[in-house]
Amino acid sequence: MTTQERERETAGRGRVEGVRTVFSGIQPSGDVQLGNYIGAIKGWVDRQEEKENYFCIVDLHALTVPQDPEELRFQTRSLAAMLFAAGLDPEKCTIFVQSHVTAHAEACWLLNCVTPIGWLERMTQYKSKAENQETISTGLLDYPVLMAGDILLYDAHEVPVGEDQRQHVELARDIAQRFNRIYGDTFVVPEGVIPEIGGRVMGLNDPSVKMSKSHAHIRGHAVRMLDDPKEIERSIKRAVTDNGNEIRFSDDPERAGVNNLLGIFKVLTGLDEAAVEAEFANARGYGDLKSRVAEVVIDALTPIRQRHEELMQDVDALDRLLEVGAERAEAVAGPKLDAVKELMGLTLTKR
Ligand code: AQP
Repeated sequence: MTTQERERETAGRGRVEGVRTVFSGIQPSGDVQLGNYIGAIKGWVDRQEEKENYFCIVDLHALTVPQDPEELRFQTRSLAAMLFAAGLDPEKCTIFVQSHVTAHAEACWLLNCVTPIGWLERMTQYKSKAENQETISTGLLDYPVLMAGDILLYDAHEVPVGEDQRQHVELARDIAQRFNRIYGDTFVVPEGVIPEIGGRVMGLNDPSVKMSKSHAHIRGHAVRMLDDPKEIERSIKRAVTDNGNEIRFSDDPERAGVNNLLGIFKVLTGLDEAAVEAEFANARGYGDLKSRVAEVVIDALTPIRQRHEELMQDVDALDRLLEVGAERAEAVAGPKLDAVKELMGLTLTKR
């Protein structure tokens, strides 16, 4: 094998032999809510050891729906502080802002040109987000291709996300396979890693819809990561349940509210289902359940909120961490993009 072939092989297969590469992203599109934490961030923190980790603040994705520029700037920093406050270690993880590494936008264009439009029109998130927009941007339709570029540039093996992003990771797999078929083996085909419980935390005011940043301003919908204990308690005490009194896991849609609260309790305590149900064997109705859930949520979020407040006091330090993250990301994404461009015929001389 020549040096160039070996380089290309390395560019296509992760950087440290035997170490799995993890990539995931989160949009600075509003107040981070408990579902983002339970479905994604907590898992990133818990499994950051022994993997090569890339966590990206996907500001280009946030632009797919209207954003106020000042608010977007603020939310981007605040989200960075949130990721560090939640426990991501900058020594173990590359944390960066998507628009700071231009390879992402370029990869999106290149992958657009191998992605049939019908694949995008089928995406359920596109359909549901498009419903709420007066004008639908091309970016909203293209969102999953940008996401595929994010993942494929790092040859990620694993993409830990909540259930709502499953379809997009599947699409990234389809795009990788199609590209590999056309141009030869180039991209690692990534796998979505979705938590069994907590992959879809539901709205407290309506347990038939997922908890969402963009609905977090609606009273009682979400627990926001920066809510103070009183606010958390209020939201959970107000959570919609049902007319029964049985505190058990269930997939009955009528009991989705109780199931949601039990799922939150399970993930945050680390207990198994039987142990969770045993905890509530002598409870006096849903009031007790709500009090205990509020307690564990407050215990989990208070140190994160306090650390976030400290980090936001030194934005220069925060910006420096993001600069280092972008440099490290660029060092991986840049050469990968170059290899892709060469394969597609965009470089005039071949290496
Ligand atoms: N309710 C949820 N339960 C479990 N996981 C969730 N995630 C989002 N909501 C829940 C996961 O959080 C990660 C980051 O999400 P995102 O910022 O990429 O955007 P999203 O999936 O569209 O999340 P939101 O909060 O609903 O944001 P908006 O309202 O801006 O669209 C992802 O891994 C996601 O699965």
